[in-house]
Amino acid sequence: MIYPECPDTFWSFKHALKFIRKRAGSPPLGLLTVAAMLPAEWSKRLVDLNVTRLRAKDLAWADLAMVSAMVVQRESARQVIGRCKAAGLKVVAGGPLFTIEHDQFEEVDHFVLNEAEVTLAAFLEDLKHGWAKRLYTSEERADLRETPIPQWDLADLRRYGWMSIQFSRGCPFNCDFCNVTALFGHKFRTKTTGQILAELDDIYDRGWRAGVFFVDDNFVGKKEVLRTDLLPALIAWQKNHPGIPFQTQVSINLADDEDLMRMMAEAGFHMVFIGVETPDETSLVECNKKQNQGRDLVADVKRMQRCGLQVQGGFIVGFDSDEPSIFQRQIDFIQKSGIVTAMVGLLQAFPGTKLYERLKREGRLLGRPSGDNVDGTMNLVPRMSAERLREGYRKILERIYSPKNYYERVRTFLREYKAPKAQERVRLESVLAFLRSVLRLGILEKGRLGYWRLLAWTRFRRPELFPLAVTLAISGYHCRKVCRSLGLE
Ligand code: B12
Repeated sequence: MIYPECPDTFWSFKHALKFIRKRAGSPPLGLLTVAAMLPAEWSKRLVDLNVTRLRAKDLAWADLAMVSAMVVQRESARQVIGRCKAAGLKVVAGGPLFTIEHDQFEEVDHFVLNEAEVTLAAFLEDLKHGWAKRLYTSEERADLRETPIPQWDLADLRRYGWMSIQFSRGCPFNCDFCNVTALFGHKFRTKTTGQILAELDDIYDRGWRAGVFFVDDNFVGKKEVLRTDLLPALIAWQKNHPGIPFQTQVSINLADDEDLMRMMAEAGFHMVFIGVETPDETSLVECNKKQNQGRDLVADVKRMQRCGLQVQGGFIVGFDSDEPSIFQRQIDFIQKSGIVTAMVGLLQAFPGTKLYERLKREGRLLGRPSGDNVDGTMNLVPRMSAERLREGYRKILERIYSPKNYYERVRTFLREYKAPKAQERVRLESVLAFLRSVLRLGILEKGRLGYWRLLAWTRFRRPELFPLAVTLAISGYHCRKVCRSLGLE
């Protein structure tokens, strides 16, 4: 089971993970889930190229290679497939990259696309009889109550920064650029609370004592299930399992529900990622982001922070309605909201989305997306001139990640933030990460004064948030490094 290499992007966290001597964010949950669905008598090995190499002896050992990838891993996936074929292996491919562009991979023997819970059994049955087809696909949505516990024993957990688990798939909203709903639909499906507790227990019993990311498309897609079932169970679980903070992805309407926010914080959630996209109302209408329209988005973010939920935000520029003033407006919004981790991307159109179809009709598509909307590339002809857009985009990144603005934003956030209930224990590893940050950010880097100011401010004003301030300082360093490597700073 092979997971190709992810490039060095904002979301790779590569430069930040080095501080805690980890190689990658999390193990590939898709492959580990598929592994648990394979016949018990099969011998399996996971080769995640983000933490290890693919050795000739791995290829010699195997009969079959199963590859999973996102679009952003396209090039590495191609190389992996080439090597497997050269070693005489049959290659089976699945996951988001192949689900949307399998026609680009001629060497693959079998595609098992969409959700493996639906498509894998037929492939395995045919394989057993020696008549497996090239393509297995289905529009049917999986019932997650049938999803097995991922086979974590295949991964060397010590090499990762956090663990991933998934409670639900599907999102009720209909944003026109969204690849998630194109892949997993709007129907909100969940595992049972029993399944989630079993997964958490399994991770905990393997000695895991750090963060867990609920990788749901929209964790609050059905609030009642959370309120009456999952969150009370997680609150109880946290009491006996300290040191496991949770994070997840939600829509902004969570800010309307103070009780639910408090319950989430109580259950150990300390961070949520939200697609904020843009402060421009016309652009929100253009992309059909209904849930963000007609709101005071800064006030929403602050309400969440005050409940103990740090907000990470996704932002987009390049909508047709964007005026040249959008760049400064995005900068002002991000600084004011205290969204420290702000992932600003240029609009990209993924096959299968409404945006892609519209641009195709208008003759404005320029090939396939790179899959990483924060690498400065676009696969569409924007309304604003491409040069102006790229220049404006560069300006946003330059400003929000300049040490001065970044450290100031961290302070804006810490002023508001209620210290979370569940926190990772301070270990030797954290102390060493702090010392490394002193060297890199406090002595060697240009913006070192901002680093010391932040630490001093936090020490006196919010001492309980000191470890978080250090973590955020390290994240900022990662973002600056990525900007620099893309030539965007
Ligand atoms: C967690 C997550 C991440 C994590 C970690 C990912 C990791 N380690 O692999 C982080 C935060 C690092 C991340 C980063 C990014 N991500 Co991401 N991420 C997700 C998320 C939310 C969940 C993935 C997951 O674990 N799902 C749970 C598992 C069980 O599902 P699954 O992997 O899809 O697997 C199922 C099927 O696909 C299939 N399957 C999968 N693999 C295989 C293999 C075989 C052989 C078979 C038979 C079946 C099969 O069976 C599984 C069970 O049904 C998804 C959204 C989503 N709902 O999937 C986006 C998603 C995968 N990410 C996406 C993107 C774009 C990115 C970024 C490029 C964003 C950015 N702009 O920087 C970065 C890239 C990072 C990098 N370093 O380059 C896109 C990918 C789109 C695409 N078509 O490729 C998604 C779909 C979200 C979106 N906006 O559309 N991501």
